[in-house]
Amino acid sequence: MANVLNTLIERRKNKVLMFALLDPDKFSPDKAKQLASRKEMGFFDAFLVGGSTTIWQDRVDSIVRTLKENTDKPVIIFPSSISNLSPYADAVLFLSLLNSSSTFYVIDQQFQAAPIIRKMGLEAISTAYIIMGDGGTAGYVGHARPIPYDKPELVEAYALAAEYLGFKLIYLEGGSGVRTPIRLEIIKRVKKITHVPLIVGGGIRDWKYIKSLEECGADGVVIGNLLENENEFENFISQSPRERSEIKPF
Ligand code: 1GP
Repeated sequence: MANVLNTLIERRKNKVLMFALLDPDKFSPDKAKQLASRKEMGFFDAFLVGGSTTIWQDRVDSIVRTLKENTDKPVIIFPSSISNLSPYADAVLFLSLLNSSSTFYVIDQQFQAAPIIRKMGLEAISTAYIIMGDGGTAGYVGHARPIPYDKPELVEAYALAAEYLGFKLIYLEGGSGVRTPIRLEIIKRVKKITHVPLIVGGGIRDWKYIKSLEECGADGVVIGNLLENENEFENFISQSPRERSEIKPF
């Protein structure tokens, strides 16, 4: 597959990117196949595979392989540890959790994973991972010091540090399943201070918020929890704006 990051940046010119996040702990390969085969998944630009507590590499492999067999979209690993890598994916978000209090999540795992990623032939997308608000399981597992929503100046400083350190992507995380997603004001401020592409995740459940994120300049949104709940997902699909289905699929 062509360079995944460049392909996504090119697609961003037309619309905010949508990432479907599949947690191998919650998706069987069969369920992943069913989801990937749905025509409504045309809304999404790429799949992310990962979860904060996943440890079974063979499960990650089988989900990635299923997705590769059933879709043309890029499949990108969103790892919580080295055991989440898979040679069958196209790329990996090579994350550094900038506001972790443990070097394990900032650089220690990364130096161990780098040679493996090279051997697997995965494209490594250098990503500054910043956790805010509730932080959810990712915040707990990653020893994060989540940034309060009322301290946007701290996020700005982290975003700027990410730019100066040469990261290719910033991922602002509110935590999977949180009730209050990241405030729009924060997105606006981050986009004002840096041009590093910005993706946002945690508690995103409706089109209105996605549209507002897009208007604030977010480059991508990550949707996980919603895909796991059939009723909620059906409801989401039924409310999709018409122009979404007109976007050329891969
Ligand atoms: C979690 O940001 C992602 O890492 C997605 O969050 O599961 O709440 O969509 P949700």
